[in-house]
Order: sequence, then structure tokens, then C-alpha cells
Amino acid sequence: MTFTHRPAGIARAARLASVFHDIEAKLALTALAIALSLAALQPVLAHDASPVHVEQPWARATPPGAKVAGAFATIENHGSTPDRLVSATADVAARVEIHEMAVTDGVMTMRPLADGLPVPADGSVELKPGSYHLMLMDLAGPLKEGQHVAGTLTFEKAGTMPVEFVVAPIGAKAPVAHTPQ
Ligand SMILES: [Cu+2]
Repeated sequence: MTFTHRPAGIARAARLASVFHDIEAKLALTALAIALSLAALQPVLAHDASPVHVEQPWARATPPGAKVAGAFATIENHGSTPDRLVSATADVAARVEIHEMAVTDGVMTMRPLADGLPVPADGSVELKPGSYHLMLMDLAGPLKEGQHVAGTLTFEKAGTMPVEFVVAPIGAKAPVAHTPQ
């Protein structure tokens, strides 16, 4: 044969590849273990009788390399006491901030709402482009149209509720409409 020395090299490469594969598998298991232990630390989820409902949570797809994304939803409060959105999470973001967008001296600016976002009694508040929104910070990767992003919204009184943000196209002004079949 003309490539006498190659099989040894290939075997070494294969061994190396399998070592890397083992490390990868161990890392994946560690990540899973961490995720499970974090889940155990989550506050007790709000029960179904909560007067606060989160309608149609969605997020915007991001271009490659973007580190932040906007996320939106309508929050309804059918109760007779006001509540307040105090924090949020998304499993693709290191942290989530609650932002307000406003025009100051003709310039569109946004700022974090330090005290959270009030949700009026017997009313609703809309998070939408150009207004209140959630800012997903330090993204692990780009958000792709059609992707579902798991997260939580935490209210002062109603507690923590799970949400799933459906990703709409880059620059979308509204969530992708439901297409009932
Ligand atoms: Cu923002």
C-alpha cells in the first residue's frame, strides 16, 4: 500500500475525536444538571386562579451577532387590585430588563423601568415595539423566526408565570398572526 503510515494517524485522530466527544457529553450533562438544580430553586409558580394573564408573548428575530432582542406581550389584569411586572427571564438571555421607550427632544430613547411596570386593576398594559418592552440581554445566540423561547414573568402579587415567546421576523411590528386550521 502507498499510505502505510496513514492508518496510525487516522487511529490517533479518531481517538482524539472520541476524547473530545466524551468531554462534550460531560459538558452537556453538567449543563443539564445545573439547569435542573436552577429549576428547583424557582419560586412557586402562580396558580391558575391568578387574575393576571399574559397574552401572546412574542419576540423579534435578531441578525447574526446581535446581543439583545426585544420581547413583547399584552398583560391583562382581571382582578380588582393593581399588580406590577417586576422581573422576567428568557432561557436564551443572561438577563431580561423591563424597558420603556419614549421620544425625548425628538430622539427615541429607551430606559429600564427601575420599579417595574404597573399593571392597572381591571385593565391591561401592552408591551409593543416603540413602547414598553422586555429587553433580552446578552443573548446566547441569534433568535430565529418561528423559534419558541421559554421564559417567565414575575409579578409582585400574581407571582411567577411561565411564558413562551414566539419569534417573529426581524423588525416585525406585531406577533405573527395565528393561523387556525
Ligand atoms: Cu430596550
